[in-house]
Amino acid sequence: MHFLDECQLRAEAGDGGKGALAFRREKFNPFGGPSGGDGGRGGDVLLIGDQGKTTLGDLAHLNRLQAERGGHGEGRDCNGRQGRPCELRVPLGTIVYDADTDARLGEILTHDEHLVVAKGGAGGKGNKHFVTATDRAPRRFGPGEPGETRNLRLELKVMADVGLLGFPNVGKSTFIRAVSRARPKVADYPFTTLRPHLGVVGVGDQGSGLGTSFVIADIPGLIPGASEGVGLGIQFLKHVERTRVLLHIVSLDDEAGRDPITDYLALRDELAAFSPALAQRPEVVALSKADLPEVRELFPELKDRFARELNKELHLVGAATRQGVDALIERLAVQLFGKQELDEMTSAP
Ligand SMILES: Nc1nc2c(ncn2[C@@H]2O[C@H](COP(=O)(O)OP(=O)(O)OP(=O)(O)O)[C@@H](O)[C@H]2O)c(=O)[nH]1
Ligand SMILES: [Mg+2]
Repeated sequence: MHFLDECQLRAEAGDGGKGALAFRREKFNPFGGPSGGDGGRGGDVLLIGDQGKTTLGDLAHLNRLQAERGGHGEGRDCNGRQGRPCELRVPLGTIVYDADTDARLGEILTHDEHLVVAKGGAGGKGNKHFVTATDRAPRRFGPGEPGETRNLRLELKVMADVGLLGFPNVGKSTFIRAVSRARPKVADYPFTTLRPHLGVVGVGDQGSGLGTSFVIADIPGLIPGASEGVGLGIQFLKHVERTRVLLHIVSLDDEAGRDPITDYLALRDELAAFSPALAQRPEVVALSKADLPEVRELFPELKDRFARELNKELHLVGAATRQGVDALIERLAVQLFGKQELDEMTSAP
């Protein structure tokens, strides 16, 4: 896996507040029982996923994340306030490590996802909790626990490993919805997708911890002339510029007279006009909407033509019914990681 950027931060959660040592002193009850409130919990340090962020670069200057300590308990049974948490918003795909032990603390993959990286200390108990049969007026109280502190190393995975490409309406968003938790809108009109969406695709058995994953980017559809600004233009291609593999989706069920090979070549031209380097990227091509009978019927001939005319393997995929979805993911994963590495990553030693 390649990493784009990395930064180090120190996380200091808040200490718990002290419990209070206090007694009730009322006009008619000058030697009342203990009334010390508890200390408040210290604030946590947490990272929150933000789909609007794309780099760790703007976090580098922070170097310390400090949450508030809990308030001390007070007399009259008043508990201390909870310390305010310290929250840092990070781009999706941020992986968090303990910099001292190299332990992986977690990964932030979805918008608004929270990851606590340093826990606030518990507040100390007030003296009223220490009453016993023999000690009605305890002078003990809890001191409050220290908050966790940790040196963190954040790493951001390349923005996406696989970039989705295709004409409007070919089913790009439906595909990314079928293989990940990304939720771009799907509709029966061109240019439904207006901005890029990222999805994380699991490969292998995720439950057993043996699987791996890659990130796929859905972008708005492209049409001929996109490189001159037709349609939504091609500025979105910059989002797939850093990907390592392209998934080019073609479809059949569009207005009559459209030929997937012509479509395919037209987008290849736009791609080359945008970036010759991107046009060199390894590419997997798939025909979508396999659940439609006419698609299945025409697939063999089309596959043949792709092989003969373009020397390209054409895959068949039906996101709606999941037909061929796993095989296509596997194909992409092999392309990304290599067959042998993938086998090693997804099978028990
Ligand atoms: N029958 C069938 N319809 C599909 C399938 N995948 C997508 N569609 C339909 O095709 C239409 C377009 O799907 P989208 O996923 O929005 O296509 P898109 O490529 O993301 O389109 P843009 O965002 O406009 O570029 C919708 O009406 C989908 O329901 C499929 O596997 N089978
Ligand atoms: Mg779309």
